[in-house]
Amino acid sequence: MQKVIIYIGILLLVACKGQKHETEVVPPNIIFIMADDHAFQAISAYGHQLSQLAPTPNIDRIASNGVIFQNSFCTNSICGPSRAVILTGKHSHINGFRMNGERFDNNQATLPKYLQKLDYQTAVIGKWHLYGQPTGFDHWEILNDQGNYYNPEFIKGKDTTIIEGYATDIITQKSLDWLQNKRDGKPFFMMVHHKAPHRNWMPALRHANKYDSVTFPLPDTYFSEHKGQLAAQQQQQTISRDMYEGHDLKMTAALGDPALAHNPWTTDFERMTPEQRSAWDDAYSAKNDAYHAANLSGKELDIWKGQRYLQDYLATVAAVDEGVGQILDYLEESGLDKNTLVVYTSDQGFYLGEKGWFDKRFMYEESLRMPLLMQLPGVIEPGMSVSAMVQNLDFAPTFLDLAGGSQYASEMQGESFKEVLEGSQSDFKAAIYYHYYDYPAFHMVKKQYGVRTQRYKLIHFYDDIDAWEFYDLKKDPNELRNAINDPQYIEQITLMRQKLDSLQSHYGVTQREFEWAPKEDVDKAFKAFERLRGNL
Ligand code: SGN
Ligand code: CA
Repeated sequence: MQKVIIYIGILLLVACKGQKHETEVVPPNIIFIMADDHAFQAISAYGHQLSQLAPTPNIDRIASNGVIFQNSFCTNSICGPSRAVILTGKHSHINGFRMNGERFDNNQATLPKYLQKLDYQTAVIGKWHLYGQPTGFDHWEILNDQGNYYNPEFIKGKDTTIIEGYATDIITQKSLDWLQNKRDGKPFFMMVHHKAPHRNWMPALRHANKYDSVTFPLPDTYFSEHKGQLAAQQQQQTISRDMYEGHDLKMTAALGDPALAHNPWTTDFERMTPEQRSAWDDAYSAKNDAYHAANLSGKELDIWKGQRYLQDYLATVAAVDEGVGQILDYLEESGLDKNTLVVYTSDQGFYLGEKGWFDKRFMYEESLRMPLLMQLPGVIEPGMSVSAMVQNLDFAPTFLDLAGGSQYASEMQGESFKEVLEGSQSDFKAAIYYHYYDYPAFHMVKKQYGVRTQRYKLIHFYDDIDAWEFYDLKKDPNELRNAINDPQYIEQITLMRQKLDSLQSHYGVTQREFEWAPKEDVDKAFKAFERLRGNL
């Protein structure tokens, strides 16, 4: 009798285990929402002073339902390259897309292709920016090139169509439509790629006055002189100097007249319908007239420009946040949320006035760091905050691991951080590798590569300069004091150089990656940008 009871017990145990196993292997759906140039400083879950005045309650929901990463970094802080890294799980020099304007080799193995092998239905909606048509997606509708905020062109198959409306809302609607009407019941992977809050930061009409009465705190480093930072001294992404007054800051040329000041790319405004344009002018005329009446100059004007930039940037974020809310609401109403990994991130970080800048590209913190929030009930404990260092390079291996396809990640250079998500691992990478190549190009940020650990950062700027920088992030979180020649750090700097060497050999970095731009190209680029600024 006892034997029989034991036998039944074992049978029950095996049956329970089998059941548990079954629930574990149901592959989760994956919704990957990526904004373009969304700084972590502008997501209230990150607690930055700025975002408290322009909260993002819906994006924050993902953090409360799941995890927020404090140290998520890109490998190359620029749009196309970051997207190529996310798709391939390989560094730029391996996947071949080192800078914007290159062509992504669509024949290579990518995350969506592997997910298709795992019987996922795949879709991408919104910004693509890898040139050529997406492969590995059962459904795709992409913005033409960078895309426009108003009445953007969408490419679908062989057709390019202008869709009337506001890009963020259209992308949200198309994503919801796919979720609600176009799925076939398989597990799915959907990439929702917003254009916002990319330059030239045009808010939706309903948000055009949202932050008019808010004074945002400008960073302490807004008037930085970049002492000991040669590459920083030579960039062209300073708000007060390099933004185009009409196109970027929506300033008018004269009091009482809606005609824009310097606007070298007219298409962003000319494409608006007369109704949109007149609502726009109504929204901006009073604040532009107030600016003219104030007759500002010098530092006061620089501060005014910083304010206008932040007001517009954060107003474009508002529509993204609403869209995230609609997607989360639908998931909850339909019950899909229970087995859907929702990811929110941006293709890189962005400057919101730190060091006086906009844009990205540098290996300094604001552009290196990507916001990263994820929810997946049953796997990710709600309310987790993780300080382990992860990279966009690791996204594909992690998603494949969660989908039960870790074998496909063996060729990738990233690693799965599934155990970090499950809370069973608190450390991940001891050091991360970075390499930016896009010079000469917009904003004239020098080529650079480097290594970052939890505490230190070493960067080498090269091409037409040869400058090393070292930062102790604990003592100098704003990276204002280049300590490369500080004797107290000799040992640390040596260690960081060794780490850099070993990461470069680990990732197969070769001489080819350090090609210099011919001097004529640099001179030509300088002239082109001067002309665009209206200085030539
Ligand atoms: C455009 C922007 C630049 C920006 C690049 C790259 N100018 O050229 O400011 O750095 O894109 O951005 S714009 O006024 O035409 O928008 S990225 O996100 O695509 O990498
Ligand atoms: Ca971008």
